[in-house]
Amino acid sequence: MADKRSPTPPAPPGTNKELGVATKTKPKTKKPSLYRVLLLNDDYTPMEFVVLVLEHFFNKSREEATRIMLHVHNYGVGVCGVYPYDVAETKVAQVLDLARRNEHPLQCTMERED
Ligand code: TYC
Repeated sequence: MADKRSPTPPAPPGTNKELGVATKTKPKTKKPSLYRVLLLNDDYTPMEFVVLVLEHFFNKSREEATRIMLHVHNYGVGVCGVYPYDVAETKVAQVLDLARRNEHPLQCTMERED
């Protein structure tokens, strides 16, 4: 059966649907910066506590956690993982909170990747 509805009426005089339409030339999204979460060495935090932190908050295996902990112990600083800003910030806060609650001086910080 043919459609009996009226066709679309013409636009009123003085209007032009093509005018005023901005053309986007920039891509809509930018790559988010990534941040390295770093552990710092100290003389008092037990090695086992650092390994547990790396397993629990950074999803490392016991072997990888032990390797990172020993790297920090020997060189002073080491990377736990690389994350978007909000995730990195949350992990730093979680590590510092757990360390404080257990009265360990463990320090954790973050820095932007270039
Ligand atoms: N240096 C500590 C010790 O000998 C172990 C340790 C490793 C502490 C890594 C902090 O981020 C750290 N008990």
